[in-house]
Amino acid sequence: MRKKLKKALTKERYEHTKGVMYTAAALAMAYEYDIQKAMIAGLLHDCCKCMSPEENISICDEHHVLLTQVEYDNPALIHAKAGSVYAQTNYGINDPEILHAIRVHTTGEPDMSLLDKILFVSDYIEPGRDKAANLTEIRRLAFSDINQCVAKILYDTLHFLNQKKGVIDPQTSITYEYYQQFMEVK
Ligand code: DGI
Ligand code: FE
Ligand code: FE
Repeated sequence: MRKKLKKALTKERYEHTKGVMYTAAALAMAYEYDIQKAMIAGLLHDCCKCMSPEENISICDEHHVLLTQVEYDNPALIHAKAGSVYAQTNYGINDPEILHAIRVHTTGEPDMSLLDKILFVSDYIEPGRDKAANLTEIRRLAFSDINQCVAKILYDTLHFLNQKKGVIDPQTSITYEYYQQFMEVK
């Protein structure tokens, strides 16, 4: 899988992928989740990230995965759904928990499974990431309170998208509304 991914991704994306894979392993240790499964989810989560919007859309079309208008308008969002299909068809992954975690890794969804949260958080905090705000605190929270960590990531992502006038996928807001309950009371 690593060999194949190395060819399918840019150097930077492959480095990010390895960062997510090892971070997911560490979080699996902290929360007593299956380490191998967490690593596979991390390894494959961005497997369609370096394909064109057309390729991403056609992978979803071929497998009857419905896309929303926001996704068509912001095709960068589609690599999550496309990646979930592609991990199954081209990397032979059939584990529904892994495929689900890949599918929701960009926007999240309410009441995520432990693996969903491990992947969502790893994607944001892996060692190669350096641009997001509050990374020190978010990295600490990842290992002490993963629900609060997910809430803060969503809060910061929505804030970031608002600031740069990015289109917010309603799914991201819906996920945040659910995770708000875990925000620390000040
Ligand atoms: O694929 P990665 O870059 O590793 O990470 P990702 O799959 O989380 O995608 C990251 C981008 O997705 C980041 O710039 C924030 C963006 N994103 C998350 N939620 C939304 C969103 N972009 C838009 N336009 N709308 C959203 O709701
Ligand atoms: Fe991604
Ligand atoms: Fe990623």
